Amino acid sequence: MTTLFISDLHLSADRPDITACFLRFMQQETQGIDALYVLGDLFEMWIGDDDDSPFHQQIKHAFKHVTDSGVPCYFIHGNRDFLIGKRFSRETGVTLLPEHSIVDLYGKPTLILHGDTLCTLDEGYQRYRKKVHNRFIQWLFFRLPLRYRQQIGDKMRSNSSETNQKKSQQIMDVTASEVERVMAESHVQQMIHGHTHRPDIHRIEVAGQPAERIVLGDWYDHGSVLVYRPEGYQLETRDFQSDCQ
Ligand code: OKV
Ligand code: MN
Repeated sequence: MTTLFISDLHLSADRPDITACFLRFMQQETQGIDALYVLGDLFEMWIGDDDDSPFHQQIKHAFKHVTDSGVPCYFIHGNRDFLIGKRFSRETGVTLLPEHSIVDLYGKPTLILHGDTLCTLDEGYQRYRKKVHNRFIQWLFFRLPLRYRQQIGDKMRSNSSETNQKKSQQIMDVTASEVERVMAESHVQQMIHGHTHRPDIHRIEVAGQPAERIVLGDWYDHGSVLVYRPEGYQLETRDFQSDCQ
């Protein structure tokens, strides 16, 4: 009995090392597991399900193979791939979950989310998020041809890396009071998220009760997986293999 969690792979055609590690993970580690959860930022960018490059086809195939074999796969949007939609879900067999979801992990109710909504001190990001999540703004964006959406995405990403270099580490991390608030509101004592790229297990207190916040790692220089079993869980890494580049 095993459930796997991953996030923040930031897959792109420019990083064949990450892609190879991910494809190997999908082939070798998902057989017979209870479920795979992807908690956002699977892709470095996503400008619409109609972007059907060979790279995207390869990734979608990997999910289709796993879901066809009977392993349920679930996805929560990240701040990069929040436009993943119904067509992706249909093509892969992956179930899209709401941004804050509660799952039962072998009897333990657990709040799962990407984590960007917890970074409430980053007011600039939260303002930007409201705009790009707006239904009407998304409708307008989707009316643009793919190549314009691509250009906008590239431009926004180069602007954002400049902005982020100026932000403090504290602003970029989750807000402790927000973590406590959403956990208390959901009546859970366990939370799993990614986004911050600071893999860790935090023992905290929520409404006077001991609680845990598990933070998943990114895949920038190695793979990162939360292996969750009824008897316990651990954060693990996976090496990029040089022969797979
Ligand atoms: C993803 C981030 C780029 C952060 C644009 C409306 C608008 C959606 C979009 C375009 C960009 C996602 C979809 C991308 C995440 C960035 C830069 C910073 C901090 C519009 C709806 F406004 F143009 F109408 N986008 N892409 N960033 O390239 O994948 O998360 S993206
Ligand atoms: Mn993120």
